[in-house]
Amino acid sequence: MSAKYKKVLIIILCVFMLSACGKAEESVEGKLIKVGFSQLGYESDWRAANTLSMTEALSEEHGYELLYENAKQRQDNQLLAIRNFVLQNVDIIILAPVSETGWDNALAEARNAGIPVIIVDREVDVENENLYLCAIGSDFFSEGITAVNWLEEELVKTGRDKEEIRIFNLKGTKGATAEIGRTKAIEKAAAEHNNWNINAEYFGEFTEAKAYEIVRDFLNSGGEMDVLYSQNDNMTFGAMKAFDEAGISYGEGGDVIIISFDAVQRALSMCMEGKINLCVECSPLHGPRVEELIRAYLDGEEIDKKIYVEESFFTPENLSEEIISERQY
Ligand code: GZL
Repeated sequence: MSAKYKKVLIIILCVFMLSACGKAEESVEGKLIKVGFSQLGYESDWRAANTLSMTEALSEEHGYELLYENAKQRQDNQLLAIRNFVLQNVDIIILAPVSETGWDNALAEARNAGIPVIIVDREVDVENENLYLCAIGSDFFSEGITAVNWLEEELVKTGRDKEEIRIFNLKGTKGATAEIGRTKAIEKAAAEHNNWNINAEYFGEFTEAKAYEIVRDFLNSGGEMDVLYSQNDNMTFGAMKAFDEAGISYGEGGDVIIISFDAVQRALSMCMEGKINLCVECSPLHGPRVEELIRAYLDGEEIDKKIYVEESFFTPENLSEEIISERQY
């Protein structure tokens, strides 16, 4: 084969390889990577920390042009955001989905445009998992199991393991992976303990205001509970306000055991004071993790479909001012 013919062949091969790469590679050569991030809302301290983590990681100094849209907890706003990102020809879309279903068409549009989608925090339930590159977040069912295992031990420790235990399941946004997983865990545990009774289940939307109204109305109607299983700290803060107004004590030695998810600093301080019995950690700090996934994708590395982050839990016994002050959210 002549040298000239070899040279032509090499050039053709290079052109073929470049065109076979995803959109993002084309954008790597000296340009900012254009990222569209659809954040679901502003509903909680956790969400504010998640937004900060994501926008700090996907900043211009890190090599990104970030298009950020906040959906105010409405899926239709997120669907519009995805379509807008496709029209703007972004290199990658990051989606923090408000709930699990209803994404197939919008994700198919992104895929047809050659734009990879990374799902962050909650998950999507779609016909074809190839509609997104990967999902990174928490194992919410596992968080719930941590909580019910602690409750089982706590009731034995306090000699209440044979008593009837009335559980109020204060749920987050309906159909959100966090709500589904945490609810599944408490419902499984209640089925396994014949003296555990979930006597109330309400959707508090992960907000303080909604939770306050729900718990206030429940108490005013004569409702009682032994355990508040609150699926995020902001709903716990709302419930505490209702308990205070009703003269109901809570926390260590109180009328109501409080289990709360997220472990934001405000909740950890209350836990250290004994007002919350258990804080189950749910990390919002996905920015650096997502940035790492984008780099891995650009480098053509193999990426797992589902990535769950390691998380822990806190009680008054294992907390200190120092631990709380060192927390990033
Ligand atoms: C959990 C996240 C939940 C938090 C809430 O990863 O989706 O949404 O638990 C937040 O605080 O509103």
